[in-house]
Amino acid sequence: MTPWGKRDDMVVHDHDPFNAEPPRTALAGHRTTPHDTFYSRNHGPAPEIDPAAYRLTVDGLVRDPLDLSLDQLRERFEEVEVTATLQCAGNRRTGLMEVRDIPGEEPWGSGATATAHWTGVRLADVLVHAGLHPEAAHIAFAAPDVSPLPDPPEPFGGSITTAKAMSPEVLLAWTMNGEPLPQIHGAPLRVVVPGWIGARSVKWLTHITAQAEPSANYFQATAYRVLPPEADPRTSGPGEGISLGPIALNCDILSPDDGAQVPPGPTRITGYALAGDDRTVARVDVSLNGGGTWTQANLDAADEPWAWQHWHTTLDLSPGEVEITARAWDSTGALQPESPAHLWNPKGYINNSWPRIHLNCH
Ligand SMILES: Nc1nc2c(c(=O)[nH]1)N[C@H]1C(S)=C(S)[C@@H](COP(=O)(O)O)O[C@H]1N2
Ligand SMILES: [Mo]
Repeated sequence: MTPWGKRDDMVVHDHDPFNAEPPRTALAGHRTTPHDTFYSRNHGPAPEIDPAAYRLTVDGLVRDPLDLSLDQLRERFEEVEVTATLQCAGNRRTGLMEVRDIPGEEPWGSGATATAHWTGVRLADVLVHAGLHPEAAHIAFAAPDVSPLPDPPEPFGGSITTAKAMSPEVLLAWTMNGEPLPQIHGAPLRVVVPGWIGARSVKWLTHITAQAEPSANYFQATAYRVLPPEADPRTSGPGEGISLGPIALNCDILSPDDGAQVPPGPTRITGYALAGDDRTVARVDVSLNGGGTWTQANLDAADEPWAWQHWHTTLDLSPGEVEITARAWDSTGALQPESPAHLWNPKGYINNSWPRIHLNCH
């Protein structure tokens, strides 16, 4: 049995820390992802926090530092709900590993992304209550889970810009799809930063600090950075490479499964697209000839601005080996890059190249 209440067909990359993703077809057709199917990404052991003893500290460049219980947080601030997709920066890393090996990183497939309804309070409301100083350009988050990855080991943390932190979609959340946040997803309180890489949605949040600089935490300063291809990630230090915040435009094919056998003829193809940050998905195209010609897919309604958009189309498949390729465009007219070879980076982040699946039609 898969631990943490996850489904039996979960692909478990590690048990401790727990890292697991569902098969791609499990994500197909669900606007929100059931808890048992939601991927989990952890850098250390999941802490068990007593909600009654829990405190959230808000300090740094603020007028009035805060020390809040969960009840105080709930009573003092308006409860809001946001439907948001989380996506790990390592999602689809296997596509980059096919280009060149990426030692020491999890081989995430297509399933390190998922969508939930989150309820909680706006981070902005808490920050206004604390009174930000004008020099507070970054909002840092800290959690108690100590990761053995940095040397010496360090608790998980990270930061977002104050501009993003003051946007109304950024939540301090205590429910996920209407249920209390499960322990593995950050109970009793996590940050949800819609449109930014999953790493900024810090779980088991205990500490918010307003500061002039980005967080010096390993997972902000050293990891989750796009290094130049020639860099050695084992020796790269703080500040090197491109720090990831807003997520890049991406899409994927969710059904049929890669490698599936299907009868020739009209076949329904489904997937999702996600534009990231404040961009929206404008169009998704699907090709049967590697991008020589394209058919426009049907996009579902875009009524949840921070959630993925599912798409579907029906293609007439000929007998034999078939390759299906997809690509998404966003509201700025930007298109996904074609090839993972151009995107390869030593830690294997942000593979947003055109997804491809192969079908055996007979
Ligand atoms: N405290 C803490 N928060 C964390 C992490 C972690 O290891 N520790 N992992 C981050 C990463 S990299 C991702 S992609 C998301 C995954 O959220 P999930 O496990 O709820 O799917 O949580 C983020 N928040
Ligand atoms: Mo992640």
